[in-house]
Amino acid sequence: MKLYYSPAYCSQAVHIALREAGIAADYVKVDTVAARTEQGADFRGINPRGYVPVLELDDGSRHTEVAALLQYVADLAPAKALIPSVGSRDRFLVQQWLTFISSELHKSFSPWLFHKDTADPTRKAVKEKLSTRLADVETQLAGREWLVGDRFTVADAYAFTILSWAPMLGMSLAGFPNLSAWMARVRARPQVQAALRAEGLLKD
Ligand SMILES: N[C@@H](CCC(=O)N[C@@H](CS)C(=O)NCC(=O)O)C(=O)O
Repeated sequence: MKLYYSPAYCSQAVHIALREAGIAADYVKVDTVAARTEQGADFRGINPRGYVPVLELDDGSRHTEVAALLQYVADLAPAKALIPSVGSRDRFLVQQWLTFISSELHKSFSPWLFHKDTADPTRKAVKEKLSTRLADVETQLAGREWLVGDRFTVADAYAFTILSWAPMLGMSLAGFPNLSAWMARVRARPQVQAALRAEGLLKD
């Protein structure tokens, strides 16, 4: 299996999931702006949509969309319980979270807050909308260690990856104590540390 990724991009969620699942993979770094892999291959030839993550299976097929990739990876390692079993209520909850993270968080942050030409009023409106979403996550995390059930799932991996962008974009999480404590809990996991280190995001 091969993951095409860019450091700190949404591909990090799949990177974390692969490591948490104990699945060995090759990691290919991509410069999405230049549309080149680190080895100089034309990334548009790999994903005509131009974005990461791309998960290449051993049969050579290539697949995209974080929420789908996370479910696929989690299902490959049932013993790790990164996603509850098919048909369970908790599975339904994880799917709700993945959809919420994808549509309400991921695609508000990216590309609008990363794009240097986004007009200030748009930037302000996006941040205000995101703040209401963060407040919602804060409420949902009250008294909980993880987003669903009593263990880490791929929903935590995805939300952690996306919400790590907030401070970079001038949105402090300090006013969200449950969220901040949960972020620290996810960050402290050995496989999350390994993924961050491999992406060059930890200095030690
Ligand atoms: N719909 C895709 C979006 C993936 C996406 O937004 N990737 C971003 C990084 S977080 C990217 O590679 N952007 C570069 C580009 O679109 O050119 C998914 O959910 O996986």
